[in-house]
Amino acid sequence: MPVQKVDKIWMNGTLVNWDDAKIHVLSHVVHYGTSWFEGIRCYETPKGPAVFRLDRHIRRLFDSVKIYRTEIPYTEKQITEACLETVRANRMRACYIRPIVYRGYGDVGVNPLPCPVDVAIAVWEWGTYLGPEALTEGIDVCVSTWNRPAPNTLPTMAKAGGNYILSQLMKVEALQAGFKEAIALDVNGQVSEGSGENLFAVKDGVILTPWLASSLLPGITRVSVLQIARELGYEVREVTMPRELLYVADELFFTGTAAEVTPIRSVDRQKVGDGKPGPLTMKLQAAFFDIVKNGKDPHGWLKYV
Ligand code: PPE
Repeated sequence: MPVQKVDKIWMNGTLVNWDDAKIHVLSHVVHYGTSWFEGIRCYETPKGPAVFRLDRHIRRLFDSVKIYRTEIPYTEKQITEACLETVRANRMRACYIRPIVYRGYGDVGVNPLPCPVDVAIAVWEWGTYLGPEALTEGIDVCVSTWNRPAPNTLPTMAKAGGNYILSQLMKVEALQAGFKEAIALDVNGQVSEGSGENLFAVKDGVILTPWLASSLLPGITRVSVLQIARELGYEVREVTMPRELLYVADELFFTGTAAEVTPIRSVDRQKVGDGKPGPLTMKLQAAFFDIVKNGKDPHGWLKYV
């Protein structure tokens, strides 16, 4: 789906016209993937547009950058306010918000330190991430032949631009083989995550998800769904997840800002359960949408624009 232009993009403190939000081709980020970003959703609720867990996303952005010993030349409060300002400036109701911190133009070579740390925030309308029927019908996925990064290689707790070159290998392989998405294993062969989603399994009524040390991004939807599930009274465990659990699970689903709560109906052409979205998956999806779309927000997760 080609991106739909809106009016303004926030760049280093000012709102510029969409068509003027440009960088130089010798910017460090273009050559070495030197960026850190967030993906945040703003939902239209009965009380107006509201951003889901904005504080958590901005904290993760600062954490991502910190892992790379870099400093954002703004405070968390300033970036938070800039996100809201960009939504307002474009008069968006529901949208996706993409703050990105990147090493810009000024020097050449791997050493990033002499290059400026630039910040931009864009917003656009983004519908369902994995296809129009994904949320209701579920999707077909495969296990990727690509592994997630080994420990002490690319830090997966950082949402860094460069990490997504691996996500692209996974995604293209899956699409070309006729699947919507791929699940990657970590370097030990344990289940990690999708190209842009965290993974959950349901087995015998227990909700399982790979733990943080399986080379995954600590998803904000993941941690929210874990909390919602616990509050609904389910047993929830973060585990080292063997690959074969994927083939015997009663239910599987992905979580992510873009993917929301997406049921998985088959893995490697084998049905998950009876091949339809699972009841617990749909219960958690409904509970999630009740918060973000109906504005029923007991945790204070919504920030009104
Ligand atoms: N793992 C990865 C690798 C990932 O990129 C995401 C988000 C998640 C897990 C889920 O994290 P969270 O959004 O905090 O629940 N992927 C973002 C980017 C998607 C894209 O194509 O760009 C997203 O969902 O916004």
